[in-house]
Amino acid sequence: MNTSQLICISSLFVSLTNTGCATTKREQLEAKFAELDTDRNDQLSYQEFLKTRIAQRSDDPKAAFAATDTNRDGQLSKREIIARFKERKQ
Ligand SMILES: [Ca+2]
Ligand SMILES: [Ca+2]
Repeated sequence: MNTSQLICISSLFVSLTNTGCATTKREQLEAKFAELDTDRNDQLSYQEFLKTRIAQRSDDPKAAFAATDTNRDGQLSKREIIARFKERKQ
């Protein structure tokens, strides 16, 4: 994955700020993920996922969550979110 792909993820998955792809840094993505990950287990649960822009924009957040949770463990890792984003872009 290149840097620009990673940079754009945070603008998709965080609704708190609207900094855009050009200015959002990987550190900001990490910070936002940490902010959403309220129980600090380095994964997003469904409740945590509901706070993301992906969920808020989705007609069916449950289906979006299931589609993103590729290893079906009921939690979203950063890697799964990144993979989902890349898939949507293509
Ligand atoms: Ca969590
Ligand atoms: Ca998972």
